[in-house]
Amino acid sequence: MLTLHHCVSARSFRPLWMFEELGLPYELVMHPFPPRVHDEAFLAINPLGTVPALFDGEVQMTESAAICQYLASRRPEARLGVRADEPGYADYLNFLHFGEATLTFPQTLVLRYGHFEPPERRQPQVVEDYSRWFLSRLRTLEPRLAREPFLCAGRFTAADVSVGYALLLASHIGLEERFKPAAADYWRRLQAREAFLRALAAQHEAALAQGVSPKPAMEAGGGG
Ligand SMILES: N[C@@H](CCC(=O)N[C@@H](CS)C(=O)NCC(=O)O)C(=O)O
Repeated sequence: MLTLHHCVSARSFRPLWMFEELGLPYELVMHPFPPRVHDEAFLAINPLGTVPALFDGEVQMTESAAICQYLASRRPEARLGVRADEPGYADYLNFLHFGEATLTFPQTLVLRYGHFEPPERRQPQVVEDYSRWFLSRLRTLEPRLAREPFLCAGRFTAADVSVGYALLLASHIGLEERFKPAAADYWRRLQAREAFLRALAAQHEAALAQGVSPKPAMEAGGGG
């Protein structure tokens, strides 16, 4: 059984979305954000204190983009991965990692210094600088997304889940209004996917059932 430790709309949304795209059975364990602050026992589950934490038998993983790649390989027939002998392979790896390293990292600074730090430690300049960092890197996708419905290989892949999560996070922190047209259309296409909607519903229901707030931490406020 696949077990995913998850906080509402955190990076662990990537594996959750992949489960739904692939139709894999899974167990979702919800935590309030940030888990290391609310539950010291979480450090025994993941010494990093972060989500996602994925368990699959003996397998333990903590990097959301790597987990997407791993899950895609569990059901190769679904073609959410790109094989090394397919033409889109290099793009696939590139965008899988671009979603986390280039598009999510700057947003964590926006979140920290715009939402999570106490008011006296907030840094509006950091928030604006790293918002622009994120938006300027997102803009590099415009020509590709104006040409193609998805990032690579002529189909929806785990790379779209990786980048799509960065767009979900951006929508939670007020950056969506600053998307350029092709990125805005792409984001609309991703949100219309049934698996994306099922993943949103699954985290909502699991949060309520497990006594965790169903609101994303960046909208509800909070520390960490
Ligand atoms: N590179 C990791 C980052 C994991 C990460 O930082 N997760 C955040 C949630 S989006 C977290 O758990 N933060 C809580 C904390 O830092 O205490 C990934 O892609 O999964």
